[in-house]
Amino acid sequence: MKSLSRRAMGNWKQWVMCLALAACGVTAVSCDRKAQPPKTPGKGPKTKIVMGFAQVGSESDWRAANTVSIKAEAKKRGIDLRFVDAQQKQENQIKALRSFITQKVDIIAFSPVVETGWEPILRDIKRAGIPVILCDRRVDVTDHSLYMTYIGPDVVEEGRKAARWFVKNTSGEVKVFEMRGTPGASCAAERKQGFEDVIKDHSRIKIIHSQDGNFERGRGKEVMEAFLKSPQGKQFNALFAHNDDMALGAIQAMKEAGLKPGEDIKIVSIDAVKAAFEAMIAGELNCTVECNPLLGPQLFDFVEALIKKHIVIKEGVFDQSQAKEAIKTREY
Ligand code: GYE
Repeated sequence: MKSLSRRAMGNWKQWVMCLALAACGVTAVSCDRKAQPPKTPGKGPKTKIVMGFAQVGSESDWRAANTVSIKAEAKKRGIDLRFVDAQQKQENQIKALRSFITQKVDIIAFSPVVETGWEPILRDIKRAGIPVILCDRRVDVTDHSLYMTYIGPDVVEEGRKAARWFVKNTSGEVKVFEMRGTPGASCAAERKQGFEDVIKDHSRIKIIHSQDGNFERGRGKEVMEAFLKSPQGKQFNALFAHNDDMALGAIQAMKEAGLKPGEDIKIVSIDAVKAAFEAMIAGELNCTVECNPLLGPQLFDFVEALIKKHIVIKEGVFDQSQAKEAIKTREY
């Protein structure tokens, strides 16, 4: 057992080191030594985390799965989740974020419906000392200290993957109708950027029309119905939809107009929800690029690491009966 003075000296050195790192703006991480969880002033270690989550809405099957993942994981971990569905309106999200400040939640997460207009509320949240996590969509801010991290897909790469399917699986001229997600949403701009990033090297593939479908199936159907009645609606032979829901709405419109989606018109969309697989099995959709909505576990791993200041690693117990088998895969 270390003498008190040696233990005190050890702690004193660690303490000075952490102070020095903090002075340089570097966050210290302690590994394998038990760091004491933060004590809420005047109380014991923080046990029940209170989290505010401002969800975009329920615009798509992807969003519905995303909401289920977040709520289920919060419940599993005993986190007090204050969940608000903003019905795709930024003003509702801002109202919810402000209410989380009033509620003095421990942490806030949200999926920003659009990229801009967040600095004022994020500054107020920062002044309140509440960390913020962005989920599946980004914000356009000059001060990136206004949020801790972004947890979500590589959306530009999803756009590239969609374009690569057309490069690999088509020949001759490809005239693409691009059906975009919510205007101003980071994932719409990024999917467009990724798609154009690839097709710029393949002149035979061109976007001949681009229009917003707001990530919604109903809107996707309406937009496609109108497009099919336009002159360009007679020329296109490919659809790139920023999500499956819009593609499924467009597919319905094509069928009602007597077209064979998946054959006359090659269709690629993004999300990989179940309904997209059903459409592919029916031969009406050619490809869907996965965008995983089930980010609940990773989100709450980060939340617990931040608030409880610990990440518990997975470990097991092994006895003689397992040793011979287990040793084959041991890495240490
Ligand atoms: O692709 C779409 C949802 O932000 C990545 O939003 C998400 C997108 C997803 O409505 O289905």
